[in-house]
Amino acid sequence: MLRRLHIGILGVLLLGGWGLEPLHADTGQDAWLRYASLEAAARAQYESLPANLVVLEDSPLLNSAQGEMIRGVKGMTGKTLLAGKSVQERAIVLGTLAAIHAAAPGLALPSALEADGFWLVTAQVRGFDCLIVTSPRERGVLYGVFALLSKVARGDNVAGLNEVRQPSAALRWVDQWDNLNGSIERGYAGPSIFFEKGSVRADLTRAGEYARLLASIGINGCTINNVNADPRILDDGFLPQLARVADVFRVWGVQLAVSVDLSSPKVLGNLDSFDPLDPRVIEWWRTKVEKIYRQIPDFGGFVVKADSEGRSGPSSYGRTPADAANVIARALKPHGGVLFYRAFVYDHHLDWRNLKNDRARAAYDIFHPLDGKFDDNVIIQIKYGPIDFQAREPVSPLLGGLEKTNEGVELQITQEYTGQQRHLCFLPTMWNGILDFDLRVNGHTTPVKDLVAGKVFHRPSGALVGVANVGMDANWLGHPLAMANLYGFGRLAWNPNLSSEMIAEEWTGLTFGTDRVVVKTVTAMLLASWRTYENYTGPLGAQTLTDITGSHYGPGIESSERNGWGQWHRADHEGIGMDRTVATGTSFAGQYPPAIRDLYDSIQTTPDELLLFFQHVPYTFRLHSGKTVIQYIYDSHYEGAEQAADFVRQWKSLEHRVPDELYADVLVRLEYQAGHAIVWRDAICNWFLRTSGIPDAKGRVGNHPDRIEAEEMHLKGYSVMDVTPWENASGGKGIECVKTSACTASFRFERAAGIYEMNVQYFDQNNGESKFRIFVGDRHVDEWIANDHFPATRPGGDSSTRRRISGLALRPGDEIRIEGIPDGAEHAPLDYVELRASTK
Ligand code: GCW
Repeated sequence: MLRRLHIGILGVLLLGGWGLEPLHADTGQDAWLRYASLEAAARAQYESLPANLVVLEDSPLLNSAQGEMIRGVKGMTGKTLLAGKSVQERAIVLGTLAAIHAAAPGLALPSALEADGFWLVTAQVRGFDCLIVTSPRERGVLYGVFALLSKVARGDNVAGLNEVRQPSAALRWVDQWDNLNGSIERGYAGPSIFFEKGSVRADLTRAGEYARLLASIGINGCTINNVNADPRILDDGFLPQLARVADVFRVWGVQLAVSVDLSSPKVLGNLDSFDPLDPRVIEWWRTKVEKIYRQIPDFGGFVVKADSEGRSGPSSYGRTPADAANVIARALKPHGGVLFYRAFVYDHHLDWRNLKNDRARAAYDIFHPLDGKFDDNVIIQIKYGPIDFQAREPVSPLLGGLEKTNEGVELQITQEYTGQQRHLCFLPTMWNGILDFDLRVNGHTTPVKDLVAGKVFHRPSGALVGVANVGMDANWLGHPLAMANLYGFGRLAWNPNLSSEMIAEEWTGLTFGTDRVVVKTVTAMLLASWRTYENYTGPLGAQTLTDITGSHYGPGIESSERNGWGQWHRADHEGIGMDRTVATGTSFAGQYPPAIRDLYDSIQTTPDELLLFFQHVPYTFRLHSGKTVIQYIYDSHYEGAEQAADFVRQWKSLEHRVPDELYADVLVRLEYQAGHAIVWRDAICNWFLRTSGIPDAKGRVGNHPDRIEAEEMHLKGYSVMDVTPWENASGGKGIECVKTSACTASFRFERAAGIYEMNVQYFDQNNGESKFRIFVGDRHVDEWIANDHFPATRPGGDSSTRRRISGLALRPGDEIRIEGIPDGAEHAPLDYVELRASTK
């Protein structure tokens, strides 16, 4: 309490130092659209903004644009714009090109502006100096308004503007993997904002707010249900519910789309078949689509996942993905709808004993031969890598394998394999690498960003799709800093030439304000975070060494092996990596255009960061850096854990510079991440040490002088348990309190007297809320309840977490005692205690 008060006073003093903006409670709901009041200096430069707002046409979209403009300017400058319909004096003028032309016939309009693009320009209208926001379409006007407000929020100069902005790809969509029961597959931020108990939510306020956020970054379509689609989404009775979602989307220019199950004609339509070429099936899709458009005239289209991970598909009838896609696409065509057909099609019952088998080959093997067979309103939606959203994969060769077919790239905003929004992992850094990657198709410069925009082969459509999975949590994605990924996706979908640095800076400025220290610190953290995550999880392109068959969260090194899922790294006692070369491996490398094939085919030229994706090498193999593979594994994991700890230090420097609650929320997460990075580090290092038999040249792996293993403590009631897999607990063991209502584990402190930091490593499952109490002698020093929500029902790498007790005064001979009170199926499980002399 005293400490709190002290911080409070200090906070007020500090506040005075850098501006008067109150550090109000911020739930994160407004994300990057806070429109927080500008500091006096910044505000001064917008004094000259016109006081009038003229919206030349009347429509729901332009009403949104108008409302947003007023809201933004009011929030940031305190002024309320006066709205009008015609220019009578200086004004901000919003309207389509046609309306602007009518109002200012003398103004030369940019000729090349298309669809969603917009023009921000200072020009005269009826003799008055105006700031014009215009576009061929109303939606573009709205985008222009958001762009203008973003400039003001970040303190950019808006005098004398003349800026044309054009999106790179026409289709910039997000997919939500929401189920009709309200849960979200791979969602980490609460239940669905769209569905509840089998229906569309009665209250769609959040869905509308989401659409506004999406519009602000130029996203123009949203698929609201899981690609593992429930056929009921197309039930006639469900369509009016979908129409309600479309209504809240429409005013923000976001088109509604849904994922559909290919067997719908049979399951829902009572046909005895869903063979795409059966005339009754064709007719079923036609009439269904017609019914949808009758209720939702601006419906966007469908997404299809078929013949994948147990989903039904055209293969049941010996038909191809093109047969299936075209039938549905033809139903959509007259209404202007599109069909996204996912290339994530593979056999998950592969024989792992056959070294020639390779899941990475699947998308190209299946879709490349069909190039040219898809209708023009079909887009093949291709995950960025050949496997599945791993922290590091090469670019999918299929992105360079379609010349006569529309394609889009699928990125994952939700951090399924990158820390599930408990870890900080800023993905635009990775996405830059993917979008910029030059596939050298036909020997030309063909970066992925141009291929997916349809520019290389002059396709009618191109797309960037991001799997978002926001939920009902006030701040949308759980981790407050995770919203940088949604923001970054939208910005890159619009302009893939933006650097992750620019995006990080923009987002931080919009979210936290213009305090240079905050922008600099958060930007640096964001930019380091993906590499950091990769460092303490999976090395050298071996993929994330996570629990592949389960949570996709904590370490699970062998979970990928000896099963049919095909995410093999093939590590054994001699070496590691998948041989995907043409000469001796699976030939996956041969799917790339020659220049890239040659790069990955040779062990000499494969970049270190992807070495183990393409080559099987002994642990003693030397990387280009000169390090052996095994030493790299050790070093990168230690570095990664150290970097994660550093995030905590960096964030702490922002206390009182960001709102208190947000500060505290992020701090807790970063501290957890730093602890979990150690769990990852140790699991991987210990596993490779045991498997390879090669020690760490720096002597760190397996040596933890500060640790006291729980199983070596003096136990009362507690019993020793084996943790599986063994590498997910220190020493492979922990202790649990099974038979009684309370247990203790104690040990004697025998080191020098001083102030120590004690970390208690325990397991927090989601099937109980155990209680822990810590005593030093008779002194009660801490207690807590293990009530976090990790994806785990038993002790292991997913549930392993730590409690830090700082400033602990200890003397030799002190007895340190941990009391565990089990609850439900969680038996107050403990792994170890670590004691470190405090540096202060
Ligand atoms: O990565 C896997 C996920 C599945 C997902 C699938 C897909 C929706 O683990 O949860 O299913 O990819 O992309 O279809």
